[in-house]
Order: sequence, then structure tokens, then C-alpha cells
Amino acid sequence: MEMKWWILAMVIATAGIVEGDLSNPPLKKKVRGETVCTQGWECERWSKFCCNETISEYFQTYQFENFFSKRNSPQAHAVGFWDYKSFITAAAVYQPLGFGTTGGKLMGMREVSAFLGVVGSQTSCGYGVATGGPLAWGLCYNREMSPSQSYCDDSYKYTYPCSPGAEYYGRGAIPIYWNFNYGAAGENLKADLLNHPEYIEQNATLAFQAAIWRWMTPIKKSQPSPHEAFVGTWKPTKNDTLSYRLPGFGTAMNVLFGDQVCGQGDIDPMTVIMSHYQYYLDLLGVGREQAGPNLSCAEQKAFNPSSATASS
Ligand SMILES: *[C@@H]1O[C@H](CO)[C@@H](O)[C@H](O)[C@H]1NC(C)=O
Ligand SMILES: *[C@@H]1O[C@H](CO)[C@@H](O)[C@H](O)[C@H]1NC(C)=O
Ligand SMILES: *[C@@H]1O[C@H](CO)[C@@H](O)[C@H](O)[C@H]1NC(C)=O
Ligand SMILES: CC(=O)N[C@H]1CO[C@H](CO)[C@@H](O)[C@@H]1O
Repeated sequence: MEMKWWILAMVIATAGIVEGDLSNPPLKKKVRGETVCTQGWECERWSKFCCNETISEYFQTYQFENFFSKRNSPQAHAVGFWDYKSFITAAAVYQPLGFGTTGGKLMGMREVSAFLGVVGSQTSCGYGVATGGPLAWGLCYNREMSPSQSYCDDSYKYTYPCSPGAEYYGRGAIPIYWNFNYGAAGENLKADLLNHPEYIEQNATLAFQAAIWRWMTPIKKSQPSPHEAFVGTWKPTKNDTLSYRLPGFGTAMNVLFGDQVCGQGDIDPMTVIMSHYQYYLDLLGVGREQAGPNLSCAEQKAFNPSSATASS
């Protein structure tokens, strides 16, 4: 009798674990007074960001297909390259650092829409709005098609020396350019991108990882990453406020594209990125009215004016 009760208890406990695994609950512990968690393969490093939902819980395959429905059409330049699994696999490296996992589910959905909105606009086959014509879809490219140079900056010859014959033209889901960016991204991702920049156009996981690296990394120490600017963990300085740089999507665009996109009024290069973000919010059912404050960077001063830097 005693024995049977024990077995029953075990069966119930086991059932509980199985059910728990299906809904992917975080394992929690306290580290120096702070709750940290780990959940599933997607967020397995103990982190304060992993206690909420992971990206695959609120962003699923069919939604990725809706975002990029024409990426495998005959006119696309990267047919068969991009897929949902590569995105989630890539995101797993950065979810413990807060990518898509900062501030709760709504913020996570907004951040994935914002990031993929930039991706969609930068890899688009055309210049129309995201909702528009057949040329507007994202993930059409995985590399810059007609590079005008090999993007080797020799002033980095001691830190990120160019590899003979290597070309550091734009590659990835948010294209990265220049030896110093390939070098820094490669260090972060433990991939030898300085000697093998071509890895990014051969491997969709790396192509997404390089893009998420760009999204999660400030260009300069004194500046926010696009992620920090977007989710609002960044506090603007007085200079930032005077330059109309406030937390929101606009400042994320500013970090990524500077005066190519920002501070020029409502120019197409900016509105195209914004409209991709807004369209993806609609597709996720979040709705574009949830895009957050300071969506535009039309009036912002660029963090890094193009006359002074060649980093984007
Ligand atoms: C987890 O989600 C809650 C509720 O949405 C949110 O308030 C909190 O900031 C989130 N925690 C982290 C670490 O992002
Ligand atoms: C693609 O890159 C990922 C991330 O670095 C790596 O884990 C994977 O093995 C690579 N795939 C191939 C086929 O090289
Ligand atoms: C603030 O902006 C001014 C003018 O653009 C600049 O000269 C100064 O270096 C900036 N200060 C900081 C701390 O960034
Ligand atoms: C310039 C601008 O639009 N600033 C807005 C940024 O967002 C904050 C918070 O919602 C608003 O108060 C500002 O007016």
C-alpha cells in the first residue's frame, strides 16, 4: 500500500514535469539578490532576461512566413537561404543578453518587429513600402550585389588586419561592412569572419547573428546600442536631448544609419524602414499604434555624421 502510493506520487510528479517542459517554464535561482533564469535551449544561460517568454513562444514559423512570404520567389537573390530556424538559432545567443526578452512579451514582440523591420528594409528587393508591390519584400538578398570597394580600412591593421583578397562588402540580415566590423562581430560570435567574411553569405544563422550583433552593440562606448535605444534601457544625455535623440525606434535607426536616414525630414530611406516595422507590428497582431514613442528620426542629429566616420 505504502509502495503504491509512492509510485502514484512519482507518476503525478513526472506528468507535472512533462507538462512543464511543454510550456517551457523558466528554472529560477537567486544570484546576489537578483532572480536569474534559464529556459529551454533558446535561453539556457542563467540570465535575468530569461525569466519571461522566449522569442519562439510569441513569434512562430507561420509569422516569419508572413513577414517574408516572397523570399523564395524566383526573383529573389537568396532563394532557399533564409529561414525561421536560423533566426531563432541566431537569437538564442542574444536572448540571455536581452534580445527580445527585455521588459515583457509586448516589448519582446515590438523588438522582434523592429529588428526584422530593419532587416526587411535592408534586404528588400525594392523601395516600396512593406505592404506594397511585389518588389518590396525583405530577405530577398543576403549580400551587397555591386560593391564599389572592398571596405578595407587600413588604420585597423594592428587590430583587424584585412586578409589578403578578402572583401568586406555588405553581408548579413542587416548588412555589416568593413574589416573592423567583421573582426569585432567575429570575436563576439567566435567565428573567423576577418579571414572568412564569406561565411556570412553561406550560413543563414551567422547572417542573422551578425545582424543581431549589430543591433545589440553600440558603435561607440558613449552611445547606446540600437537595442538599448529601442527598449529604453538607455538614458539620453543632455546632448542627446538637445539633438532630439530620445528612446525609441528613431534612435535605433540613428545608431544604425546616421545621416543616411536621420535628420533629413521624412525621406524615403527612413520611411521605408519605419513602414516595415509598422507593417510587421500589424502582422503580429500587436498593431502599429503600439510602435512606441519617438518612432521617427526625421529631426534627430546623427550620432556619427558620415563626414566623420565610415562605419556604416
Ligand atoms: C518580465 O515581464 C514583466 C511583465 O511583462 C515585465 O514587467 C518585466 O520587466 C519582465 N522582466 C524582464 C527582466 O524583462
Ligand atoms: C553556421 O553557423 C553557426 C553559428 O556560428 C554554426 O553553429 C553552424 O555550425 C554553421 N553551419 C555550417 C553548415 O557551417
Ligand atoms: C555635446 O555636443 C557638442 C556640440 O555638438 C559637442 O561639441 C560635445 O562634445 C558634446 N558633448 C558630449 C559629452 O558628447
Ligand atoms: C521629439 C519627440 O517626438 N519626442 C517625444 C519622444 O517620446 C516622449 C515620450 O513619449 C515624448 O514625451 C516626446 O514628446
